[in-house]
Amino acid sequence: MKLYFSAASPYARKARVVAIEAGLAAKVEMVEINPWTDPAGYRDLNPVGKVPTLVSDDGTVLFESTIVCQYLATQAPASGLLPDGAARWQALRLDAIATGMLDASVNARVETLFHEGDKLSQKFVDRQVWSVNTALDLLEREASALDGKVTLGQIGVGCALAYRDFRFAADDWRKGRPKLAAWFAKFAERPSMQQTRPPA
Ligand SMILES: N[C@@H](CCC(=O)N[C@@H](CS)C(=O)NCC(=O)O)C(=O)O
Repeated sequence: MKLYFSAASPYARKARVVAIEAGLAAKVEMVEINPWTDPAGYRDLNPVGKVPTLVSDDGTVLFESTIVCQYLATQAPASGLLPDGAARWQALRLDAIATGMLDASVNARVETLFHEGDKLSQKFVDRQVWSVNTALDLLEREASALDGKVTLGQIGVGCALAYRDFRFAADDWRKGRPKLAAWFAKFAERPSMQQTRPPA
């Protein structure tokens, strides 16, 4: 398998962490790219030019981090990363909260970086910040769901929180959210998280 990623992408980080946690690291060739430079031919694989993209051993090309992560997890069922039954929906629910938070974080950053002149939509940015905060508050309320065996849900949440630290450190998401902060402090120590830290 081949996984196209960029070192700073939190979406690609999810897939990289899953590959490591699933015990598949040796089977996944990591290909680092910068999607913003539009490498030649990359859009033949992924029409929207984003990372991550996974090319499976049978040549199937998958994108959207949630789908890539689920594919990797199903290659290593014994890992328990995508459990069966009710636990699966709990894992996917956590991942959905994390993905919503990540999307809102990235939207706010992209609007701030790419706006032209005075055209920054503060209203749009404020709406993203609101989404991030409500997602963080929900995770704090449901922090007990993060305990137990690692699933795609915890990985999604861990990568989304790490992205807040990476790009929005001044916002201090930990304030008023002690349970989430305590959970993340431990999760961030996992070798899979340490090995995929974004560049300084
Ligand atoms: N919904 C996508 C989002 C992926 C995404 O936005 N990746 C960013 C890097 S963090 C990217 O490749 N951006 C390049 C672009 O938008 O052209 C996923 O979950 O995979």
